[in-house]
Amino acid sequence: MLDAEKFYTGISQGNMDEVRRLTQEALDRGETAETILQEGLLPAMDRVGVQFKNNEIYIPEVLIASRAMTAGTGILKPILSKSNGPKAAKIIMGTVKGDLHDIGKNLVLMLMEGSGFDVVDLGVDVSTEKFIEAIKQHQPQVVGMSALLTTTMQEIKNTLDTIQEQGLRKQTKVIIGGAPVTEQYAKKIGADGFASDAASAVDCVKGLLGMR
Ligand code: B1M
Repeated sequence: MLDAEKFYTGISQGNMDEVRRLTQEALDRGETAETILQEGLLPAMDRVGVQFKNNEIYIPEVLIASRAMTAGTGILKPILSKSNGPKAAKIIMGTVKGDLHDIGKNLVLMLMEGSGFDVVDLGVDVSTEKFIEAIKQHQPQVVGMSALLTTTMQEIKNTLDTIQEQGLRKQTKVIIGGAPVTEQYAKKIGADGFASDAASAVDCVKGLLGMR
């Protein structure tokens, strides 16, 4: 059994060493990386998010909490992204312009990598120009865009429209996600796929590429 409260305490206090220790200890006890993520790390970050929303804590606290969260996911990364099979297809992904949130995007990429995809991480605050340049350079089968702010969601549409205008949609499917993004929005702007979490993102990409 995972002690979710301990994960919460470690993350909310920004205690990277403690979160690393709890994560490693859970793995050593035989918990799976997925369980540690779903029952330990993610609920803790959700609680931090609620406090942030309620103005009980502020950006510096959220920042140290996200660093502690990343310390935990860093231990899980080699497991979540381990794949023995041949690389399935190339996917490039970034957080859109003006948006610095990357924890969710990084989780999506870890699971994509673990499912055998060849992944290219474009990072955060990725402009339309950078997405276009990367599509031309890497020739991916899938482009992923993440946005965590209602104010940056529009950047998904701007980039999608430019990909379309430049005739790059024929070779590339586009999947979008992030907390404020919905399936309805994806349909409205003409994205090929939407996913609400990292595991669904992998399923969605497999579906788009006819792999399941
Ligand atoms: Co920010 N922030 N933040 N923040 N932050 C939110 C998003 C917010 C909801 C908090 C709140 O008010 N409750 C709010 C947005 C409100 C809105 O627009 N509706 C908010 C705000 C307002 C801001 C600032 C504007 C605050 C300010 O400056 N006044 C500022 C903006 C900075 C910027 O980006 N320009 C800001 C800053 C920050 C920090 C830097 C302090 C930090 C980010 C650190 C980092 O990422 N390295 C931060 C954090 C940590 C959060 C919360 C607390 C947690 C986000 C997170 O990592 N969640 C967040 C509150 C919340 O979401 N509960 C909040 C965990 C992560 C695993 O989930 O990212 O949703 P998520 O990813 C999921 C799915 O969405 C999906 O799969 C992932 C895994 O399951 N998914 C995809 C994500 N991308 C996908 C792509 C796909 C498919 C699925 O395909 C391509």
